[in-house]
Amino acid sequence: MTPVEYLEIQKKRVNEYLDAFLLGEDDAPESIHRAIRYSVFSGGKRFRAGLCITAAESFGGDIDRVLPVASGIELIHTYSLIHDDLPCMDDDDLRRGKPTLHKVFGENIAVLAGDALNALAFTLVAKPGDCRLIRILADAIGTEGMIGGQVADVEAVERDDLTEDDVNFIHTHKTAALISASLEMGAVTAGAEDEELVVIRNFGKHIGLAFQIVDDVLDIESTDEVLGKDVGSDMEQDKATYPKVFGLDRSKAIARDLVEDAVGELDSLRHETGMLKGLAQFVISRVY
Ligand code: GRG
Repeated sequence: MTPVEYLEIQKKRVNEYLDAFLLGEDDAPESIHRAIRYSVFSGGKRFRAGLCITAAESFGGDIDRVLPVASGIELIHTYSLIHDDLPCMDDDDLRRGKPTLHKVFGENIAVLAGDALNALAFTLVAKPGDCRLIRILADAIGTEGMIGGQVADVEAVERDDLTEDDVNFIHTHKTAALISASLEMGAVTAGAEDEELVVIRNFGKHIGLAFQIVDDVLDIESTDEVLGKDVGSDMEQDKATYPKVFGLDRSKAIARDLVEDAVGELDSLRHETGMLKGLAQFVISRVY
């Protein structure tokens, strides 16, 4: 099975789980539940959920135990996209091929939908009853993780003295932290040992950084139709990206090297890691 086919299967599982978990569009207050469903079911690769499930499967875990966790991670990711698109952030009009949430439901409901998704995610991540999962996720999305990266990102706009360390900080915090946590949480649900978690975490940090570098490259080389979002917005806003600091070719080479290192790290594990390696390759081969 190819990584893309595998992701499609996990996506279906996660969507079914979330459909059953989330309140319906007619549940009060209707506006927030409509907004939540609009964003959660607007598409998306479910890459982070796929990584979480794959990590669990690699360590012999149970799908029923990991599925709420993987689904919760996608709620966090959706919340971050909603807030990232807001006028006070990137002010984007298009996400996953549809108008952004604030364009359809207004800014107030979009802020609240993001906040609600953040809370709902923890309800799901708590389901296996292992408090390590809560801590890993909270650390990954707080000021030492995703939010910290987003703050540095916002503050780096229009800076012309950006260094390699600056852009590395932004990308590892804004994007790689959640990707790494997704893998680690999947492995935790499957009872992986501490040394194995270190390997998985590092693998996640490397592919997570590569994922954001490729995202930067696609923002230059792809189209609105293929990506389903406003291509070129990084350049328009003069944001801190790898191509801005390293140029396009070097950025692509760095992403390839990161994935190669990540794949090599998995060789120290005594488990089946074929699909994890496949998903790592997907990071650099993806066109969307
Ligand atoms: C609390 C105001 C406030 C903000 C929250 C917005 C935010 C903090 C953090 C932003 C983090 C962010 C949006 C990072 C970008 C990560 C990224 C590459 C997103 C695209 O991910 P894909 O390609 O998207 O997996 P799909 O649509 O496939 O799910």
